[in-house]
Amino acid sequence: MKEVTVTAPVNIAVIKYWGKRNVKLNLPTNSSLSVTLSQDHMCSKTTVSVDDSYDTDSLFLNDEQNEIGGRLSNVLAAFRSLTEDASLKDAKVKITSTNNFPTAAGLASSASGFAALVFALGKVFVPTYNNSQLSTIARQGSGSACRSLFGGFVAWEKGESEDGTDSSAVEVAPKSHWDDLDALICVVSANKKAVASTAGMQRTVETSPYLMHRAEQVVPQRMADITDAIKNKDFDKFADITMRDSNSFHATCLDTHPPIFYLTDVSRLIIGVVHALNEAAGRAVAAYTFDAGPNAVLYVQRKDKDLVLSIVNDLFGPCEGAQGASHSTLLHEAK
Ligand code: 2P0
Repeated sequence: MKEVTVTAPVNIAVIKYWGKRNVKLNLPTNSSLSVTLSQDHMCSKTTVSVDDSYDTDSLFLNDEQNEIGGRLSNVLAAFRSLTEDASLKDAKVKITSTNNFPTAAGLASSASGFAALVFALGKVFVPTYNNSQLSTIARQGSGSACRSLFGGFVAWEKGESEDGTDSSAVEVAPKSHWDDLDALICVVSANKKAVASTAGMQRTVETSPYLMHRAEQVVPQRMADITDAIKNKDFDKFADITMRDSNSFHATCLDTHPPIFYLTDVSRLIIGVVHALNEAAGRAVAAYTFDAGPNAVLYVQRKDKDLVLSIVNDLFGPCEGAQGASHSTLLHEAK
């Protein structure tokens, strides 16, 4: 029997991935860039085992047995075709994975989940593969997962090829480069999102005229500019681009037909508070970003963390939300 257990972190994009140019290979319409969070509070833990006694592949997600769907089958097929160990070509695997945070609530659970899975399968099937090579397989499980193969600041280059071999993750800067940048996760709702990312982005690709403008005219310059901001540890510039890109992504959701609404009134209140705070300070104190859900991630410099934490807690302390969801509870701070 072979058994490997790994953990993988969540990443939160500051330049958002939204839209696929090739659905089967999970090739994106635009490049994206993210910050990998510390695994202390949010991570996926996955065990992969291979044993002669298994007669079928099996998957246990958060202690419940799940079907092995198309994407997971594709990932398994990729490893079986890549392995040089003949005994593994037909071997069956058992996968057990848990998240220590809400699954499918717009908190990047598929990113850490597929990253952990691919990292573990890689150790069993292709131990010589490096993380960039593994990222092209993780991408096929879930696009954003490819960025969780690295720590620090990570770009997913969209690539130009038809087969996706150049659509992989690269480290822009290690965590140590900008160590006093923190992320505060504000959980507006831990419910499952109303529109799953894959279905949502395909609806956007099919119906939003704004998406291609964003992909071709807006994102390339932002990728270059935010890379500069990270290299120079320029928080004002980092914050400005991060907030603009979150809003641009949610604008494409609104431009989708029928529209997709991920933000709620509470999300919009957080946006207003951050802009008011930054304006009063005459500099960027915090930067918000929202994924495919209402939850805010606030990037702050450590010197401002306590101030921002106290403002968020004062304004949005634990209370019941309009939809009965946990409302604006600050889940934790993570880096
Ligand atoms: C991102 N999101 O860059 C963007 C921002 C959500 C908003 O990547 O279809 O779960 O599995 O490739 O990676 C969420 O989409 O989508 C996502 P699939 P994924 O983080």
